[in-house]
Amino acid sequence: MHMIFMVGTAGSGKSSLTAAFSRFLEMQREDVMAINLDPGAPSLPYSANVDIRDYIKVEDVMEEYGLGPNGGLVAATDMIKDVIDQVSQDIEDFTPDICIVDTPGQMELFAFRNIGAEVAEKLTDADKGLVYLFDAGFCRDPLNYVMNMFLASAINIRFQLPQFQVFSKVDLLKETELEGMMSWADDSEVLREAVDAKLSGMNKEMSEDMLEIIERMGVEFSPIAVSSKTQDGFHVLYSELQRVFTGGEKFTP
Ligand SMILES: Nc1nc2c(ncn2[C@@H]2O[C@H](COP(=O)(O)OP(=O)(O)OP(=O)(O)O)[C@@H](O)[C@H]2O)c(=O)[nH]1
Ligand SMILES: [Mg+2]
Repeated sequence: MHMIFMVGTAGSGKSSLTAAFSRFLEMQREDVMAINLDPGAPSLPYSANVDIRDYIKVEDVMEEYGLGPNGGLVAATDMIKDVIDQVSQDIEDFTPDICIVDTPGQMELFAFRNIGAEVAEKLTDADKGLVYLFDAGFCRDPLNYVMNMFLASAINIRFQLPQFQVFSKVDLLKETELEGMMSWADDSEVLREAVDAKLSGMNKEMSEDMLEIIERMGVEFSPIAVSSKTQDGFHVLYSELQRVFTGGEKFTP
């Protein structure tokens, strides 16, 4: 069994990609399952085969512990660790070949607290990987782009899993904008020039410093441009997953 976590900043398109990419995998005749690990999701664009909200709901946690929405979300996310064994059992009952896992909206609650690494370790003994979503609309600005590279690198170090970077929502970009972002990914000199040309003051200094740290972290960036609206890039993402996990074979033989 393989398990792919969708991770990215709030609103970056994790749930939409979980929905669209798992449908796409179904069309490729893969035995795929969509899992929701976001206890705060009010609604989902897919029907989750396994849903953390069957065990933990933010509204219940808020009421029980007298917390506000943010405190409730922090507590609810941390509580995932108490039900990891049950959720693992639910997943194993389905015996899928590949699971697409939607993660909590606020990435920092999941990825930068212990819960993310704990889930990645203990949620079944599947081979795991992670898709990091760069919200393409938001990352047109070199400052946001660099910040996302920084977050993607931090996650790579934290999770120690094969990681695939995607630009999400690329249907929102003009062709020239996408080409620009792709050239930043291909050549760090081009990105440095964009930082130099488009940013000023503290933002520029901070971006330059972050780029140095990112380089030292040594994470590979070969982003795949995808759209959950048009399925652009899905074949490329699928091939990359196959290349890394199955030596180019289908997940479901
Ligand atoms: N045009 C376009 N919009 C998208 C795409 N993917 C997601 N969106 C929109 O972006 C918004 C956020 O998408 P979600 O899939 O809910 O993102 P998320 O990361 O799960 O968000 P949270 O869980 O709330 O943090 C929604 O309005 C989606 O319709 C895409 O590929 N193209
Ligand atoms: Mg979501």
